[in-house]
Amino acid sequence: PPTIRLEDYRPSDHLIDRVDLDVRLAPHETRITAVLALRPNPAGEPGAPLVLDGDDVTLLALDLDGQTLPADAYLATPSGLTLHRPPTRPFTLRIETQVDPTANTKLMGLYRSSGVYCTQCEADGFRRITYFLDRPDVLSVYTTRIEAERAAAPVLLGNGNPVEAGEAGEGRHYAVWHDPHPKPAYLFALVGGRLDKVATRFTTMEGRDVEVAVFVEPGKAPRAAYALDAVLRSMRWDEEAFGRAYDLDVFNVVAVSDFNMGAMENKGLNIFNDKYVLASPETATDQDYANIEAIIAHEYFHNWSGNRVTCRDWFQLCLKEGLTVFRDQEFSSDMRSRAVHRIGEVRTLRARQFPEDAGPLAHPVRPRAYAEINNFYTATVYEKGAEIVRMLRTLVGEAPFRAGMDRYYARNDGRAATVEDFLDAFAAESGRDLTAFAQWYEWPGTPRVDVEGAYDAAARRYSLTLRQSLRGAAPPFVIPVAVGLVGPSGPLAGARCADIRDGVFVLDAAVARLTFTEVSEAPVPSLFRGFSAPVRVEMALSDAERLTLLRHDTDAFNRWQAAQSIAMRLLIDRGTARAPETDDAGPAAQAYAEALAAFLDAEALADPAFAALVLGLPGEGDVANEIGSDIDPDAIHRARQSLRRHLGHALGERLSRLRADLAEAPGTPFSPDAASAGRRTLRNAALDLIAAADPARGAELAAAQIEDASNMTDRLAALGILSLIPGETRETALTAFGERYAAEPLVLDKWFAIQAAIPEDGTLARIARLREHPAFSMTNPNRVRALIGSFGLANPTQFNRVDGAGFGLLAETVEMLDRTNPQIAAKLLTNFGSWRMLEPARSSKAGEILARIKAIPGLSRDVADIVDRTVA
Ligand code: DPP
Ligand code: ZN
Repeated sequence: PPTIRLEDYRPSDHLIDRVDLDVRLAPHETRITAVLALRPNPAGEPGAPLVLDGDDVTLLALDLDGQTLPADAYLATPSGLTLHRPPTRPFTLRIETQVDPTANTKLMGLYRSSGVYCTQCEADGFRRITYFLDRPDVLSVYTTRIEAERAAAPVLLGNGNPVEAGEAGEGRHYAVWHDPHPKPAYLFALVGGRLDKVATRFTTMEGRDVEVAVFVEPGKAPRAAYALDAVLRSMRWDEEAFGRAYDLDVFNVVAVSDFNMGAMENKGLNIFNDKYVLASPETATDQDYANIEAIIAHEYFHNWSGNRVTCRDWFQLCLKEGLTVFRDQEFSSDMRSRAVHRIGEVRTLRARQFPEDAGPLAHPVRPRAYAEINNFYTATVYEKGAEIVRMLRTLVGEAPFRAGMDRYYARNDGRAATVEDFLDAFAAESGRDLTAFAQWYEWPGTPRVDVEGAYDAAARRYSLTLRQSLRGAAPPFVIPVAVGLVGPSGPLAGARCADIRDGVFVLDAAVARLTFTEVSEAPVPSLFRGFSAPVRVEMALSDAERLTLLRHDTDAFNRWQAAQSIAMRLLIDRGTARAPETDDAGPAAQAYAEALAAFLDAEALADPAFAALVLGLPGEGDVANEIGSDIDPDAIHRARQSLRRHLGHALGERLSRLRADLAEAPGTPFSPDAASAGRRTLRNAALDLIAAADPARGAELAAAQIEDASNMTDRLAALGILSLIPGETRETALTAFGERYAAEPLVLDKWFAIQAAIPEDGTLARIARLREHPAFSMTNPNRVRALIGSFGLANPTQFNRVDGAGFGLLAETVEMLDRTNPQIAAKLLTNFGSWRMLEPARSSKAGEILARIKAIPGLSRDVADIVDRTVA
């Protein structure tokens, strides 16, 4: 596929100031009339042809300033419309096109989801509706008239504010929406369908009265209450935290069941994957509630970071996505436990972004080239992009950061901006030169920081030497290192270091040495507190030193990290391809278990959510990423099982006591708040270890919990635990669960996912059966992600089977799906991203299968791009 490069960016030769759309919805023959007010762009090339983008559209009629154009004046194909000699003054183009929303299985452009008409235009779906300058630096004011059969689509929604509605004859009706804020085409949206509505009002800090509504499938309104409340909390938070108020009279959220992404921030009309809207205690887990809160907030926050200030081009995607992830993370941290949330963010970053950055799909946070932009909605752009914003705040300080954000919005409101515009605002407010910091946007790969410490007791001096390194020839990064010293019985209060300000040392050279004075006893350094930079830290601390951090560090993140590091070392020692297979715990594992026991006794009930994190072992994928080469997923699996068993035995009755202490009094109404959720998490973590040590007892307890649970969190956690224990009890419970929730697709997704992740040889056959389940559908992205995506993501032993059958299942699905929904097919294919890390037998199987995919004729650009980069 052709490559698009950042260095080739040129402003558009034409601008479109106003767009008047008339959309007549019909299942197969939807007609769109677009009236575009065009003019030459003073910054473009004078007299250039007008080249409008198109994708699978049929041109019905075209005129310019009311005149039909002669056939030799233009060229129209399904993929574009060119006017060879457009006027060099402002002019109006009237374009009539026709599209088939029912046949649109790509779910880009205008399509139908369970009968509801909806749109998805980011990144380039608007060109599947009409011919347009479909690029984010062309901003227009839109007025949209939507017409449909009233019975089929009583609800008609557009961007902006509703201005008019009425009858259109023959059972049809219409609504007109006007959006006063200029926007790029990727933020366009419309919806038409039978939907129920829940609504409330919000008064902004500027005194604007806003109607806030959530639209869902008929009958699902009670499940929209949590999402609606999350919108209100997001609105208030953005006012308080960033001074940003909402800017229209209505804010609508619509949940649809077929959606490629999580959700979309269309101006005034956010369209959501229903998975991130619908929740009830009976159908949603605590994690679902947290995700809904975060994604509702994320899309709402885009109203400023993305919509009011948009991106000049798609290379700047992180400008809106990294920043908005940072903002939603801050929101969730304020709504919940900041420390617990931070640990969750880092776990995701390490599980998703670190491997991406270490593999063939690595790319800078601001890529310099792409073949298919849909493939760059990645963990790197989103999660690492958010870490860059967080580092920026750490570097410039809280108040200059906030002032910098205000400046960024003020300078760029209504504009399409760049990463440089963003950094300039903070440089101006803080007086800091951010040139070297900007490197974070430009280089792929995770920097590594090696640290050595030395204590001079006589001089009461402690020194730390930090060395940074990155693959390739990158110059030194600017790395904020939040650091402190911990002594055997607590923080070393007297210790001083002149290079540390507000707890942060800025590492901006390849090597630096920090000297602490007045250090009264041999300390343990607490490095990168709160994970102050997205780096790999290497320091040879003993387990005893790490346990000092677990006991005494003031930084919760590093307390957790200390326990993780000990567990990781134990898992790596046993999980490398050539490690002897043993169930013998050894003294290190015993010491680790004893420390966890003491920790639980002292703190479990005070902060159960944090305790559950400390108790949790690194995942099999985390261990593989840490080992980095010659991976044998079976060895890692065995090692982790054996350590779980050991912990279960060593913690023994303490786990049962915890379960009893944390149990809700019968009849307590369900609450999704963080504290209640934390108690459930720890209680289920205890059950998991009980089951690891004693599967028969675990199965019995899990089966009972599935029966008795008053909410989906407990029921699903028990089913997950039971799914790892082969036998009749498991099969009976799985069958019963499938029957109980037969009419609940989002719950069945969880059931598909649990079964796809079972680490047993029989799982492939199980998946083959589930593909035939009446609720499974290859055209619904949530179903595909639940069954096939979970297999690739959460079942390392079976996906990486040495016979290649796991790779084969993924490949087969990718090939099939590529014909209907290339975007989802390409995403599935990214599961092969770490194939070169595998031991030779497995990696050669993966290589063969990738070569087979690459050779398939007629691959989509999406899949071709991923496979090319994966094997390159
Ligand atoms: N809808 C996606 C998101 O909000 C892309 N903008 O991240
Ligand atoms: Zn986003």
